[in-house]
Amino acid sequence: MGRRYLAAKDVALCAGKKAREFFRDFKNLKVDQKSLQDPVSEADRAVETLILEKLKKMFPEDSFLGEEFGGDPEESVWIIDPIDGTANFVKGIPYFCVSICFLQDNEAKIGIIYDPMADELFTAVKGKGAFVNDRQIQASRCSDFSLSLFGLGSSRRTSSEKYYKTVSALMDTTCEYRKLGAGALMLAHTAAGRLEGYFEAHLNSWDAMAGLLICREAGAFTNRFYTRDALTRGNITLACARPLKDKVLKLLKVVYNELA
Ligand code: LIP
Repeated sequence: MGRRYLAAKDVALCAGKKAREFFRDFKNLKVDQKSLQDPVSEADRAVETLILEKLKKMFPEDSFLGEEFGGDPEESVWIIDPIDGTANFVKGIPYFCVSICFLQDNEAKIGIIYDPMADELFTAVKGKGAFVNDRQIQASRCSDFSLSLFGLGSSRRTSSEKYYKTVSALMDTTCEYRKLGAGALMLAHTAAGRLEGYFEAHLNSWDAMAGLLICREAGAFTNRFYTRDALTRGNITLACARPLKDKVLKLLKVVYNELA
């Protein structure tokens, strides 16, 4: 696992550098709409190509699943989001990241999230803790909603009405929230204790799985995201400070009773 971990860190840094180069000229990016409010740019494709080329060369025995080029996930699979926060990226908003997860024996073993604008590399190996730029991080231990800041995400893949109910229910607890448009990066900030949690009714595996592993290794509670089905279809996503877990689950299950 050590060799894959070190390689994934280096690849994420290279990918982030390439993303940053494209970002500097975002106004001239070729951008397509995959679906409503779901853009993809030449930068996403170029960065995923770079990641795939490097990892396939080093680990030809592994399989791959990427947001832009898909894949055929097998027992050992790299799950790749080249630019999480594409909607920010194509507008020139500097809040996005590269997300790489390595899954083996149906468990996330390596999670890497790199924010190239802040030059912050969030990393975790299962059972070995979570780090940012090689400094260990801990999730928030806050138990007071009035002192809490929660990350939220939403998309046209899920019910807007349920999202509004979620915002209202969170605000009623006296918690404040942020919706910043990059679920993987908000999960990384949850792991670093900067947010008391992150919730989104649906994230794809490439958005969520690296960040959820980093959150778990930082001591946060995370929901049961992973199933083989979730690998290709995504799932509901929650990470939060453990002292808030029961209250957050109770609040969210009123709107999303499938959350576990
Ligand atoms: C995005 C996520 C965001 C979600 C968007 C999209 P992308 O990932 O980071 O949280 O709300 O629908 O999935 O498409 O920028 O990689």
